[in-house]
Amino acid sequence: MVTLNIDNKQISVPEGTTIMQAAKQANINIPHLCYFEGLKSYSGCRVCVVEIEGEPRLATSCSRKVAEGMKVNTHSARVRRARRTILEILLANHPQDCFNCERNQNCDLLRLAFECGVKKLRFEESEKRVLPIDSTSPSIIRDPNKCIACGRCVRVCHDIQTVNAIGFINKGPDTMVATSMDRGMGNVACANCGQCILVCPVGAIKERSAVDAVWAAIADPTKHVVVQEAPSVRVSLGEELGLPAGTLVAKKMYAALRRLGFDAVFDTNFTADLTIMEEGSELVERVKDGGVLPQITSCCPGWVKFMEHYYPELAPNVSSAKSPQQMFGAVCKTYYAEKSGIDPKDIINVSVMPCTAKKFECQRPEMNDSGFKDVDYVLTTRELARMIKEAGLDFASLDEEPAEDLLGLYTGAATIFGATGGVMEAAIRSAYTLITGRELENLDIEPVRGLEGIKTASVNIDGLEVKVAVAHGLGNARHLLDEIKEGVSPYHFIEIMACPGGCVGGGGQPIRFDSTLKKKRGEALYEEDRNMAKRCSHHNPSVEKIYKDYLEKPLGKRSHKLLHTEYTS
Ligand code: HC1
Ligand code: SF4
Repeated sequence: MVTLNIDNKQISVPEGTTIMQAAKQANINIPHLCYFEGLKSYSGCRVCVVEIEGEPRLATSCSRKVAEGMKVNTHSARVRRARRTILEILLANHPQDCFNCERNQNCDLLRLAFECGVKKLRFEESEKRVLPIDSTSPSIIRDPNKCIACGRCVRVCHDIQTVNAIGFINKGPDTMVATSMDRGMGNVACANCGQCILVCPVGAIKERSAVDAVWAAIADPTKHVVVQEAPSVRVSLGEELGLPAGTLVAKKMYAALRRLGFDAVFDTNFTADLTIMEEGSELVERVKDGGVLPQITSCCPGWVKFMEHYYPELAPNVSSAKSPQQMFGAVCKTYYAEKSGIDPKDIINVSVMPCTAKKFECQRPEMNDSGFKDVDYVLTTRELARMIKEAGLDFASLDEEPAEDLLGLYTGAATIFGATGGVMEAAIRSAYTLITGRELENLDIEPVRGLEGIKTASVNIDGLEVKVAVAHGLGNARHLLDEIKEGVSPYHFIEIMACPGGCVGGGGQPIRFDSTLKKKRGEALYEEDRNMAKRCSHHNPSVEKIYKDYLEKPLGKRSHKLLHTEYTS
């Protein structure tokens, strides 16, 4: 242990701790911009400087390690002056259009400028750069004029996702973030995961908004506007609307969607159950018939895009089942259209997702199996919250309402899709029954739960040891994928989600720099599952009905046409 003094407080911390971490333990928050918990330190912005007694130069607290007897002042006059100057320089080069910025009320630069006492724009007369906005991606818009070169996006893309879609170019004051050859996010190997949005301290990266298009659809009297919401949105939407993290708001959300003007309110969880029937049956078929193993889940479009760029030879391993979002789109414009007597050309299908890659997924050319664009618009959790605020709804006080049964009923298995390991757990629950004809006694598959980067389990199904693995975050996924490539993967079934934490950590979720959020959101999903009467996808009565009335059976002819797809390898 090392003992040091920070702001006249004696503190002992393990060797190797940074001054910033040590200060945090003493409940002192050192202002910072480029530092982000979980990413490597980069010491680029120098906002976190502190004064160390006996040293002529200020030190960056995010990178400087503690030393025995060190005496640190985190807010001396010199430190405060340096911080203010750094912020003034950043502001001098930053657009002052805060009123219409995505991150209005949630901007680190603005908050720090206020907290650090910036009173006026000292370098206001300096010329601002005017760079073209990158709108080449179907999911993400990047405005380099707002970028403060903190490098958080570059580090999350490089170190956590191992995608390297963006990086630094130029030097000194001209340093900026760009895609390779400046081709734009839509023309490089970007997975559309949106993790760069979640770490951006300002409004330089944001989702491509569908809010105006959805308002226009709702206002069009010739359109029947249908909405579905992803599993994890029900435990994160409340955060944007004044409720604690991890509050389950599914039924308030249905009510809000009706108040906004949607004509029919369904739930992606219904098709999550349907996905399990298809994907589970596919796994059973592959195991029995000696098909390509391990089978890998296909519901995460960020992972699918990553596979197409970096592991195309593994396309045969990926389940042919579409994601729940896309299955919903396909059955909505066929089965629901038929049942309700509405011409599918008049149906507008909106989904609410924790994910930016879903915007990319819905516009893939193969996602038109209903004869129309299966899903028309994708809103992120953040965008739905904005619409609710714009409509003036007092979300917390809304009375709870149910979704509509036909495409809205779900089981606990569907809800846990939103957390890493959830798809695997849901699949095991039903695969066991599909193979044995019996129900699994203990439905809680604990080894695949939690935030460990890679989780593994082995389930004995009538003498067959089914080996499974789960990875979240694309960097973690690489380990399992490389094993398959090398021919040493011991697994039958692998779940991969692009975002750390799974969909609860999706790039479309509320932006709050709180490392406990994913855990709280995930726990809320498992709690909903625990409290549900039906916890297995094969017990969903609306799933039974759609097979009886329309699809016939999992992997049947109609299921194949509407619910399965192929990948670009
Ligand atoms: Fe997900 Fe999925 S779990 S991919 O994370 O399979 O986005 O929540 O909707 O489609 O169901 C996302 C979440 C979501 C799909 C489902
Ligand atoms: Fe990288 Fe994901 Fe951002 Fe694309 S969306 S640049 S893959 S972090």
